[in-house]
Amino acid sequence: MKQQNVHYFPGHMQKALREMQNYIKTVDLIVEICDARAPKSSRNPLLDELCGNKSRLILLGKSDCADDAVTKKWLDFYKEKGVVAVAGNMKKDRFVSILSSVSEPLVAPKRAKEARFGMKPQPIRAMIIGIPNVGKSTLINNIGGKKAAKVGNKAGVTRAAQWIKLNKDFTLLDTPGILPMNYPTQEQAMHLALLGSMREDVLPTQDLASSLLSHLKESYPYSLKERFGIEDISNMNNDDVFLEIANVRGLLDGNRPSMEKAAYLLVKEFKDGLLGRISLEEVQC
Ligand SMILES: Nc1nc2c(ncn2[C@@H]2O[C@H](COP(=O)(O)OP(=O)(O)OP(=O)(O)O)[C@@H](O)[C@H]2O)c(=O)[nH]1
Ligand SMILES: [Mg+2]
Repeated sequence: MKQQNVHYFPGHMQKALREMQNYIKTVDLIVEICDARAPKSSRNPLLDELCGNKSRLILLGKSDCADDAVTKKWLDFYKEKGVVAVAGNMKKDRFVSILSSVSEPLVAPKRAKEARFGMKPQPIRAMIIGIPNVGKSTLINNIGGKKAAKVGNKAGVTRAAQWIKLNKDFTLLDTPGILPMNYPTQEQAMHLALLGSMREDVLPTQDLASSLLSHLKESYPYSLKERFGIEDISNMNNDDVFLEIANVRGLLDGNRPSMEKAAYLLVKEFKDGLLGRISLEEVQC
């Protein structure tokens, strides 16, 4: 695979980052969402820095697409570091109660202050942050029980920060996804593209598909059985796998099987979580 430096930081992210700096002072809690399939690459050091000492909860979203055993190790890792973290499926799990109970210790100082002034508990003002496409708007809709925020499986759906008053417990600030300004490794850029957090044309699909395939061969050799009928890919070369996918799905270039279309389809099915529960990153000690 060709080594290349990826620099992708659209102007609206720069603006969003500046806005966030102001909002941070006014919120009680920050909910940082990352993707459970790649909890390291999908956390942005820029946001980490920005949050400083503010109470923070890390949410490993799309856990229904990740390998359960790996996600559990990530949760243990955070617990050991004293970081409050939870994993879940923002489309299905009941985040109203999950968020209320998990955030309780984090908002204890706010509650204590209200009690001191004889005030009723006020809704928690939480800012939802993360890189693009991790499910920030989906979480807000989940908690509100309605389609308050726009959602879509591509990077950059939310373009501006928006307060959404949901219920008596929470007022949430939806924010646009912000990518890191640069990537320490090519692998991180690949992972972000595979999660759909980067625009599709930033990295060549063929490179993405090859990188994904190498990972599948090593860690999930049977993952293409259900969707494409390919039993075990551990000893196959990439071209043969693409050829097989093209044949099974009838993907043609003229009258020849199209490796390019097969590569695109493989990446798309991964992004959509159709290949089963696959994690891209293990905890490294
Ligand atoms: N399987 C699965 N899909 C999810 C989950 N959460 C969100 N999605 C899907 O992921 C895609 C992105 O969700 P959004 O809520 O728009 O993500 P976002 O973080 O607001 O994205 P931007 O506004 O672009 O930064 C949508 O297709 C959602 O349906 C989850 O927990 N599991
Ligand atoms: Mg959004």
